[in-house]
Amino acid sequence: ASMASTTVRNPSFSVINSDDIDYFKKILGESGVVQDEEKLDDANTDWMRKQKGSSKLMLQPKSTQEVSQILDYCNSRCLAVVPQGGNTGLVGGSVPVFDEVILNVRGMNNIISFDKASGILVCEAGCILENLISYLDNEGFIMPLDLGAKGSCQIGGNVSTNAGGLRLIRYGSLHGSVLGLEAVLANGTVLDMLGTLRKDNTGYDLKHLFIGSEGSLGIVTKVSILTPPKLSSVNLAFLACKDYTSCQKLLYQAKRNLGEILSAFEFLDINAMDLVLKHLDGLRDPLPSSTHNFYILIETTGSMESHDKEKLEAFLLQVMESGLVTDGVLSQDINQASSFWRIREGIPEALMKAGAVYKYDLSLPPEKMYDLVVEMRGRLGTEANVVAYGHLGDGNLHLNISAPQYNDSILSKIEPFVYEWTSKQRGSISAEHGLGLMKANKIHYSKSAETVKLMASIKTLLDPKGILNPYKVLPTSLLSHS
Ligand code: FAD
Ligand code: 2HG
Ligand code: ZN
Repeated sequence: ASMASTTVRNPSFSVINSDDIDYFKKILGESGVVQDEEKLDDANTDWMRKQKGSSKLMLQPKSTQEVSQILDYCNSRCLAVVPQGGNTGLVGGSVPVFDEVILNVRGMNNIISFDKASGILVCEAGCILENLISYLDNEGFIMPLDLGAKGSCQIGGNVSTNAGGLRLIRYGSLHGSVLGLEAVLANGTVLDMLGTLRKDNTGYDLKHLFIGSEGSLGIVTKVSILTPPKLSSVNLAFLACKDYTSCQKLLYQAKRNLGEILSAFEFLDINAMDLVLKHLDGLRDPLPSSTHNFYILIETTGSMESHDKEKLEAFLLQVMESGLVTDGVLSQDINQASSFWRIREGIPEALMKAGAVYKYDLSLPPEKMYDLVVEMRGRLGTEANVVAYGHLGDGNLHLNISAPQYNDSILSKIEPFVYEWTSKQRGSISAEHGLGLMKANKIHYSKSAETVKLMASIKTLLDPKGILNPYKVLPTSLLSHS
C-alpha cells in the first residue's frame, strides 16, 4: 500500500558522506546532528505508518542563520531535504521517500514578541501549537486555529500545510491570520517578510506562496500571526440529526440564529461515532438513549454568558421543535466539553486503531457531500467500513475507509472514483491536508493544466535543483530538473 512504490529516486541527488557530516557538526554542534537509529526510525515514518523513508540524517538547527547555512550547503552539494515539523501530516509529505536529509526546526521554539493591544504574536516556527495556545491563554488570547494534533504539530508545519481545523468557520484560514513570515529558500537566501501589519498592498504578497506549499518552496523559520482575544463564554452542544439533509438545514439555521457567536460546526456520522466509542478508552455516548445517524457539534464563543445562553437555548428549542434535531445535550462544565471534543478530535486515532485506513480530505458542495459517502458504501459493500465526518461548516468532508488490511481490491473500488467524483463537482481533492506524496500526481483533478504549469515554474524558479521536499506536491514529470 506504499504511496512511494512507483516513485524513482532522482539520480541527480548526492548521497551523504562523512565530509557532509563533519560540516554539519561544525555549524550545528553534535546535538544538532541526529544519527541515532531510533530517532531516525521515528522521523522516517509518517503518522499513519503508511510511508517509510530511509534517511540517515536529521538536522536540528537553532537559528535562521543555521538553516540558511544548511540549505546553502545542501543546494551546492545537491543533497535533497525534507522539512519536518511535528510529523503529524496525513499525506506522506513530512517524511523522506528515500534518503533525503530531514530538517527539523524544533529547536527554534522561542516566542519573539506578543503585543497585547493588537494580539499579534511573533514566534519561531518550531513552537508547538499547544504551547502557543497555553502561552496565549495566560495573556487572555487564543490561537486562530485549533486541531486534534495540537500536542505535536509545530506552527511552521501548520503554516506550511495551511492547516484548517476546528475554528476556521469563525477565524478564517491562515492566509488571513498569518500577517508575516520569514522563510529560507533552497539556496540559503533568507526572505524577511515578517511584517506585523494588517494591511500592506506593496506589490505581490509572497508570504502566501509559503502558506500551504508543504515545504516545497522554502523553510518557514518565523511566523507573525494575528490572535483573537479569549472570550469568557464558551458553550458546546452535542446534537443528533436523523438524516443528512437535517444536518445541512441545521447549519443554515445556526449561521442565521447564532451568527456572530458561532465558533465551530462539526459533524460525524454513526460509523464515526461507533468507531470512537469502540477504540478509545474512557468515552461515553453523550446521547445514549437511542442510536442516531448523524451527530453535530456546535460551539459558540462570545463575551456575555447570559446573552449567549439565551441565544443558544432559543436556537436549540427551535430546532428541536421543528424536528431538525432529534436529541441533544449542552455541556455543563469544562470536563464535559472536553469529552465531547475528544469524541470528534479522536476519530483519526480511532481509525488508526481499527486497522488499515484510506483517507480522503475533500471540499465539496455541502448539499452533495454525503451522496459520495452513500455511493462509496454501495461500491464497497461489506468489504470496508466507510466513515464520514468533518468540518461541515466549511464544506470539508473527511472520508475515511477503514478495513482490517490494505488490499488492491478495496483500493480499486475507491480510486480513481473518489477523485473523479470530486473533480466533477469542482471540489478539491485536498481541503486542508495538502497533496504531499499521496496526491502529488492527482493535482490535475483540482487544478487546470495551465495553473499546474505555472506552479511548476515557480517551484523551478525558487528551487532550481529541486532539493526541497522532492516527489511531493507536484508531479515529478513536470519539473525541469527531473
Ligand atoms: P509535518 O507533518 O511535520 O509536515 C507537514 C508538511 O509541512 C510537510 O510537507 C513538511 O515538509 C512541511 N513542513 C513542516 N514544517 C515546515 C517548516 N518549518 N517549513 C517548511 N515546511 C515545513 N490538518 C488540518 O488542516 N486540520 C485538522 O483539523 C487536522 N487535524 C489533525 C488531527 C490529527 C490527529 C492529525 C494526526 C493530523 C491532523 N491534521 C489536520 C493534519 C495537519 O496537516 C497537521 O496536523 C499539521 O498542520 C502539520 O504540522 P506538523 O508540524 O506536524 O508538520
Ligand atoms: C480532522 O479534522 C483532521 O480530524 C483529520 O483533519 C482528518 O483523519 C482525517 O481524515
Ligand atoms: Zn480536519
